[in-house]
Amino acid sequence: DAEKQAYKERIKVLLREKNAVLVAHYYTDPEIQALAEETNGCVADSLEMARFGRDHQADTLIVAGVKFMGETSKILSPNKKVLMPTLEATCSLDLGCPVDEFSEFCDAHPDHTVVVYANTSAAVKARADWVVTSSIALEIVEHLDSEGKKIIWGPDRHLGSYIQKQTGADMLMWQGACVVHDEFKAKALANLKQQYPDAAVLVHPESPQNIVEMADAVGSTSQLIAASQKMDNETFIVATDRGIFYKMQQLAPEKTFIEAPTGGNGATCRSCAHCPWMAMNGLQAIESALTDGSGHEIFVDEALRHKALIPLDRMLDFAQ
Ligand code: CIZ
Ligand code: SF4
Repeated sequence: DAEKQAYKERIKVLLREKNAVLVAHYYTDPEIQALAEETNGCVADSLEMARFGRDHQADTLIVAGVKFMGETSKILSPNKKVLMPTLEATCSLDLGCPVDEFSEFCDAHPDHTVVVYANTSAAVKARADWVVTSSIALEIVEHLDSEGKKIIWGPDRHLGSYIQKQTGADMLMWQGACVVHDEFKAKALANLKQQYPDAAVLVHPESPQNIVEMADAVGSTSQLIAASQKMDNETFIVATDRGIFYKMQQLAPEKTFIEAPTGGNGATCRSCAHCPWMAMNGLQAIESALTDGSGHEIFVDEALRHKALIPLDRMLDFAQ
């Protein structure tokens, strides 16, 4: 509508004035992803967002996502101003992995290599040997396992179990979960599959094991998007945040995408699988970050930044 259009126009002007670029996650609302594309920013997973921000010539990054993504961008781009639409947007995995308790867990197993998911605070990353995102976690754990390393994995227990099963690695798990993916229900998914027998099921491995077991393809956001393009099926049932439908539909407009059910009653829930924190990234919040940076800027303590950069760079070098 007119109000939204006005916000978009103001944001475009502000981005140019401040030499800023909008970096958005696949789980943000469709209008935010569309705006990032229209303004030559990027729409990506957390690994690609961090890389894009690091390599871009902008002075300011507007990171539309959740706090750990802003922190990761700042760690990789210390000389850029990193703004977020809201600093309130967090993640249940980050919240469920406080650094003091996690460090104690690590200290109790000093012979283990500490591998943490990107969905953690800068302080937790600083305690880790490796940072991984879901698009590269499997390869990195495989590599560590082949060197005979024992692993501490945190914080997502479902992703950890999935990787453990795939690789057979020796892994001690932190017991975190994503509030979005943890809600997918196997019985309702089985019913939906009966209704759409030709549909392929795409699952993000932050989902519970019984959902992963029903998948035709398991992978990170970017891997699921690639699968939805590559596979011949006309219909897909998708178990991840519904924000991803924007990109899937854009790249395969002739295909049909259906949300995996989060309710136990067999009905598909049209708005359940959406991260409440990702949803905080609205147009108004972006405009306010660009007009009044205060209260929107990400800072990471310099000593902490240096420590967190080591396991992050390890991942980025491995991903080359
Ligand atoms: O669930 C998330 O927050 C994901 C998938 C992050 C990422 O790595 O893009
Ligand atoms: Fe965290 Fe889950 Fe939201 Fe991703 S979707 S930011 S893992 S709560």
